Amino acid sequence: MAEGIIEIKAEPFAFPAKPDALALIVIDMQRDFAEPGGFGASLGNDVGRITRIVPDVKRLIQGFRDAGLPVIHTMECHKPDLSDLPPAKRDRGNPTLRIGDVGPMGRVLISGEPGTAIISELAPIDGEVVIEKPGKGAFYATELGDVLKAKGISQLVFAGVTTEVCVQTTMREANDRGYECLLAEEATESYFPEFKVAAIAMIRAQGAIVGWTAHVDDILERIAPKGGTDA
Ligand code: TIU
Repeated sequence: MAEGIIEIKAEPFAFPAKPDALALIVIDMQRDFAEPGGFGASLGNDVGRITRIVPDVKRLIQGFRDAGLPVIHTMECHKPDLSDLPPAKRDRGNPTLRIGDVGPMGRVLISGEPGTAIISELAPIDGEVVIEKPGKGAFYATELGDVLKAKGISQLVFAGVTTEVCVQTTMREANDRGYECLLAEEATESYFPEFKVAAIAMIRAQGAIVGWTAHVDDILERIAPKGGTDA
């Protein structure tokens, strides 16, 4: 094993983590995707599936914080004047509430509205970067690439929702930009169980064509600070 590399048990083979270059990206764990009355529910989805992963996302975030590794959060949202919302996105489908409409948690997917916020259990802490993104991918029309470059990050662990939409889109964007990507299986979810299974399979197929996948416990075990507690 090359010096400085820690191998994380993963599929389709061990992920060669470089602790100096590793960050966690938590994608769109927002009330609008996880609570009744938000965007996810307006599309006809069972949002209860999303809240079930909160404990696993929380302990993954805590593990990165404890290891002193960066945690970056994203939020899918738009400017109040909708200038960054293409009509093709606003008009798509037949939701009960469209992006920008006023719902029970304020204007749907609009920056600063209550429903757009990250759910309180997973709230960013001081010093953590929060990227507001108008697209499904977190690199499109955001400062994410510059933030990662400034921090010297070249490897990304992914959590968040939904697996086959914003998570997979961002992993594909990251892969094309030269990042090594690892998806934390229990810390991501879809409204469609079969889509989560399929997304995981297609990400790691063909020798990790988009990235690796791993269990939260296996990631935490390898990034944990060594030898802290015995007196
Ligand atoms: N964050 C994210 O995945 N946005 C979506 O709209 N996902 C759906 O699955 N609808």
